Amino acid sequence: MLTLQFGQCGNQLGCDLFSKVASDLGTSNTGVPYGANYEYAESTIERWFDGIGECGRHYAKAILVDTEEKVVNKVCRDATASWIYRTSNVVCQSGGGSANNWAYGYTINSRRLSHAVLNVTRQEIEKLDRSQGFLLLLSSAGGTGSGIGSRMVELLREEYETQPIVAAIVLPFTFGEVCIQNYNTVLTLAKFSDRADVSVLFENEQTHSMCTNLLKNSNTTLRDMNSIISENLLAVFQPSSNARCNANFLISKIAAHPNFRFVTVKSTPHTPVTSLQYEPTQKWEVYIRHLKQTLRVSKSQAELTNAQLKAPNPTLSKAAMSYVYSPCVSNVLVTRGKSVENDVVALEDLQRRHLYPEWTILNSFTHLHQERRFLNRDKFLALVSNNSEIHRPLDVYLDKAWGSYKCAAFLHQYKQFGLEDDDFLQAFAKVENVVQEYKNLKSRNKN
Ligand SMILES: Nc1nc2c(ncn2[C@@H]2O[C@H](COP(=O)(O)OP(=O)(O)OP(=O)(O)O)[C@@H](O)[C@H]2O)c(=O)[nH]1
Ligand SMILES: [Mg+2]
Repeated sequence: MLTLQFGQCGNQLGCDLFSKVASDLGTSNTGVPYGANYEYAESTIERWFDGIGECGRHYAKAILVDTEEKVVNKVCRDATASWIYRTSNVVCQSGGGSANNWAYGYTINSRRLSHAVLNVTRQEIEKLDRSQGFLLLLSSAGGTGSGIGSRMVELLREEYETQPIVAAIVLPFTFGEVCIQNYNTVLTLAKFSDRADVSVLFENEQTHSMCTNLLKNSNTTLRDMNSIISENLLAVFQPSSNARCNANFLISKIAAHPNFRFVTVKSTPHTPVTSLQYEPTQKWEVYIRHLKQTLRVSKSQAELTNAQLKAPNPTLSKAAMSYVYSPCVSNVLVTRGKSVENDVVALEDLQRRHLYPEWTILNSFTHLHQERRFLNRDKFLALVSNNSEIHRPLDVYLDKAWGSYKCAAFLHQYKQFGLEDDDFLQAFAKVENVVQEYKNLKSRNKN
């Protein structure tokens, strides 16, 4: 996959992602025979890297885009001993950033940079025997990632009609950051909703809580959060034993319906570094039940149970499981690690028809497995879920943005860069539509 990293968040996240790929490749205890590991390493290298530089380091298959040099310079320096970025793939005309303004990124800065980004993209694609599509990384709250990212997803879709486009979009904290982030988020989600084949959403608030609650990290930094996000992405995108599994395959399984193109990734186990050696590895069924719990919603709908912030609990009896689950359009479960006779990967919990609406086709659930240990863990699981709960964060940004729009707050900042009321209204309508579609999902009756 050709990764395009936009703005501060996209570039920092991308750097962490490639570092994780390198450390996954470097794992010494792979848990599989030499041949199987060789195959895994080959597909990994084909997926993420593109040739080897003079120094023997792999070149990341990535394009770096920003409007200020600080971050791209830093991530280029941060590459590890085994990989580097190609300096010719850095598209950065320093212009002091996009001032957290989607319109400035989308109109002014993308006019300056999009031509260069498309050129570098073409060069990269021409080098490949077969393209596996695009992975776009960005935050929705700033100006560059959200604005240039939105313009680029339009241009890429025009130029590469049939290539899969996957986006990983980082959603901002809902408080304490700049207030125009809500406009930026709505404008971004609207563009990605029909241009990208699937957008994986990561909420900074949720990721931050995972760092503090699960990893017991009281001084959580963006780097720590990126580590969780990139583990989630890699758990999904690293090779599985299904040789047909590429971005196209995943999209066909998780986002086949054009009205439902937003997904989240839940993963387990997450253990504080200090207790890694004491933490026993649980049976697959414990982890799978835990992942199913992340789909739980409280009956009153007033609060979410948020099982993702808890550790898997092996003593939880099956009888205690009569909860309401968020209706799912589709789920893909990726399991990584050894499955043995008395500890098989049992899928019934996630296959139950009551999780899925009446109209969904039979195989709304897909399982992918890989025996090789992932990032030095005995077991790691990721659940990619296309489910109704996605409407909640989207609704929050939509509500806040609409609240500001009604009183015309900050609109002049967007209008001075060419945005019109019509652009806002179209974006509101699109995201509102997505929210309604997800809200209206109904699980089939249990009986
Ligand atoms: N998870 C995560 N979030 C980040 C990171 N860097 C910034 N953010 C979030 O991204 C949003 C700000 O967007 P940036 O990516 O900094 O903005 P930008 O795309 O560089 O755009 P401008 O700086 O306005 O030109 C805020 O919500 C930050 O919390 C990061 O490395 N990881
Ligand atoms: Mg920036």
